[in-house]
Amino acid sequence: FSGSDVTVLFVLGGPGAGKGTQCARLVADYGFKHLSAGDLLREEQDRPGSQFGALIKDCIKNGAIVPMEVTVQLLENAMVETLAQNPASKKFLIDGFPRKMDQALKFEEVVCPAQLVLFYDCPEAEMERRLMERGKTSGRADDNAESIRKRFRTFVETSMPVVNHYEKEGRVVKVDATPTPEAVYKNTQAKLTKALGD
Ligand code: UP5
Ligand code: MG
Repeated sequence: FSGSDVTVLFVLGGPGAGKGTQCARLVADYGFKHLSAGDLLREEQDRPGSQFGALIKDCIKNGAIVPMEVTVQLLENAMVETLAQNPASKKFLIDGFPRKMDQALKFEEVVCPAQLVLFYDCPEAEMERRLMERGKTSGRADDNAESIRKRFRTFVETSMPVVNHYEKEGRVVKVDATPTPEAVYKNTQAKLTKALGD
């Protein structure tokens, strides 16, 4: 597909900020197609015969970032597949990506530039509370105290520079992710409408 045919919004924020929760609502109301980089990596990890399974598993457990070639390829494949199934679905929410500068530059070079970046801002203590709570039932290998600490560290050291890069370019729409999901969503709608002008 051609990058000029599609619209991409990156959805960023720390671990547990509520990216997935907000994306689900945006999908329901605006017909976005939601692609979570983390979900795609977990699927690839579990795919029989995947040559990246062990690598992905190790990275996720340690809150480390999987080499960008793997993630960019999974995202591109998912976009191609989505468009093949439904050529009209041209608006993508890319959730939890890019989380390292090299990924950001690569994706925008080989796929397409993001129209804007939705950034969910949440204090660590609140994100930790959410993830520990979810960990009771999620079965996610990284919803435990040690992995969460590592994920936070990667977020601050490696992923915030990506947000700051887009902030300097004036492409970031920042939303306070601390209130209830409903309140966060109302704020998201208001700010998106303003930024996208529709
Ligand atoms: N919740 C949500 N909103 C709430 C609110 N407003 N108030 C109270 N509770 C709220 O929400 C998390 C939990 O909080 C849920 O229980 C929810 O009900 C509640 P969720 O919407 O799932 O938050 P999200 O930001 O999506 O959290 P997630 O855990 O998915 O974030 P991560 O960024 O850590 O996870 P992701 O799946 O994106 O990545 C996992 C790993 O994959 C990374 O650590 C990394 O190792 C790897 N990865 C890469 O290597 N490269 C990539 O490009 C992407 C991922
Ligand atoms: Mg998520």
